[in-house]
Amino acid sequence: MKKIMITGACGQIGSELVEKLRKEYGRDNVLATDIRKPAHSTGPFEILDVMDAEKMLQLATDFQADTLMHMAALLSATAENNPVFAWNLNMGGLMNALEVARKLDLQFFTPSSIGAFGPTTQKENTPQDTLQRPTTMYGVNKVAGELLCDYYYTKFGVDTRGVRFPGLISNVTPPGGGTTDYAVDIYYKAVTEGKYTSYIAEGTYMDMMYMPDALDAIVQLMEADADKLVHRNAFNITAMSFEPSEIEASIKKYIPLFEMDYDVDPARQAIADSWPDSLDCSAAKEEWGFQAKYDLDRMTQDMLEKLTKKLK
Ligand code: AKB
Repeated sequence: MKKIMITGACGQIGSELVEKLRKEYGRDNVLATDIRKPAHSTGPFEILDVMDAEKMLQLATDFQADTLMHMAALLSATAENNPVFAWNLNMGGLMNALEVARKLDLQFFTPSSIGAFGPTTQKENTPQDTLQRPTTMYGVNKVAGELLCDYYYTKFGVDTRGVRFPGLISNVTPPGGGTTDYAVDIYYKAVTEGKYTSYIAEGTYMDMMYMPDALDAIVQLMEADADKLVHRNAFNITAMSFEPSEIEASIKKYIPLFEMDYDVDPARQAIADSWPDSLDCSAAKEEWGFQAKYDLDRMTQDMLEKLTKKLK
């Protein structure tokens, strides 16, 4: 049976990943850690600042972890507002986590992002292996992180694995400080107010994915046969690519009176403009069978149903 330790367990991905892994592998086999306590705890939890390398090692040792999933990071818009802190936290935290994985011989997962690409990358059907010259601090961190994970595998044999996530949409824990967050906010506002003002301009395409597909992808990649992995880290994955008026149209199928207008935020728009429109995820499909289940309308239906129950 697996023994998995997770950093950033109260974040957008972490909070749902912990529950998913507890269902798959047993409540007591998943140790959640974060700098703050979760609102409701469903199993083992410890306070951990990922900058505290000693405590991270101690917790993983005491828990007898065989897997470390490092999810703690600052997202793109927040990182752009505080680049030095972002470098220290995103790179320092990752380095500490990789060192724990090396010392204890743990299987390792950390996410990269569509943010690892920049304005000179091919925008449509962005290849798995291509030019990566991001223009944001978050992107610089993600590229460095992808390389660091490859390095820990080739140099030390650590079983590092990872994906490049698109914008993730969920109805459990809201994201904080990302560029793609509009695609989550819009559903909350559709349910509570019937209208939304988008900070991303009409016509701006970005890759997106519903959280259940993202969680399935993590589990599937971690369980994949290592011999079949040509790439190990930073697999392109996506479920859909849309721009704001397409998500508006999808919501209108279920809430016909829903209204949307625009008040573009230049900072987040500049980040979105530097990212791909749509990723090619054929390497993930070929090497470990990645397949998303939710398209835009199916996701919209599920989001609106769940949020209506939760918020009304
Ligand atoms: C962000 O917008 O910063 C994240 C991401 C795409 O990595 N959601």
